[in-house]
Amino acid sequence: MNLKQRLKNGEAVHGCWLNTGSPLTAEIVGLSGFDWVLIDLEHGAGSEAVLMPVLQALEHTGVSPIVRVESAEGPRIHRVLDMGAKGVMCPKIATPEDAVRLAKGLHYPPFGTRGVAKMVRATGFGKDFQSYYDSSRDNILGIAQIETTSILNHLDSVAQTDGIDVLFIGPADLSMELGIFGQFDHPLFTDAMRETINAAQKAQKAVGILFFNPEDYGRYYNMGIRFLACGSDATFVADGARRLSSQLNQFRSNPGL
Ligand code: 3PY
Ligand code: MG
Repeated sequence: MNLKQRLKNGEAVHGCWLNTGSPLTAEIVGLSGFDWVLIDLEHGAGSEAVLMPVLQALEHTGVSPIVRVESAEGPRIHRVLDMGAKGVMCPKIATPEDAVRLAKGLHYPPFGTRGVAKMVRATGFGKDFQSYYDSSRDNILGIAQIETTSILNHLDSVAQTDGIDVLFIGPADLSMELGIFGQFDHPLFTDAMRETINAAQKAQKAVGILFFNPEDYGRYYNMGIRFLACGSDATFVADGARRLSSQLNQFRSNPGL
């Protein structure tokens, strides 16, 4: 069952960020049991040029590749879908019109504005064009980031936008805009989360969030968040390397431990 259907069924789906732009790291993470990965072209080190090899590396792992583009401009969205992304996340959705632009960019006419090219990786280079076209409305996941204060006044409108499947809270940007950077227990932040979840639930849409401490899983799950991202390839490497080197340093100061 695809990610979109699993979310519709209310299942929790687990992902993480890929922000190193490395096909090899993507492959390692893809084989480790996550349901989806987010290839980050907003803040990540990779560019559209390395997206193709990253997607190729992920192909045999079974994980669903989602790409975060820099903005809801059509060309950004079409290119990553043509390369084979199964969903698109757009940062800093600030107005209801931004959400509509994102949703339309994800889909072919008559619903949307996506340009049609048969000879692209997403369609098996033309071989699977018809089935890709027929199923794309059921398969492609549209994810609007809730991380500006202006969008907090339009949550119902974003949630009700056809083609937006997930309202994804960006904790860093949202807390920064609220003037409480990093304070995820602050009432301003928890109120914004609750309002996002309420709007999404009314429209039968999912909510997502990124966190770095797996101990926070229960808190977010119990609030109703089901599109759960924990950590990134960069933090996995950094955490493992720092833990190991600090153990080695302890042994150096006391080799007989
Ligand atoms: C943020 O925290 O601002 C993000 O965009 C990632 O979740
Ligand atoms: Mg952000």
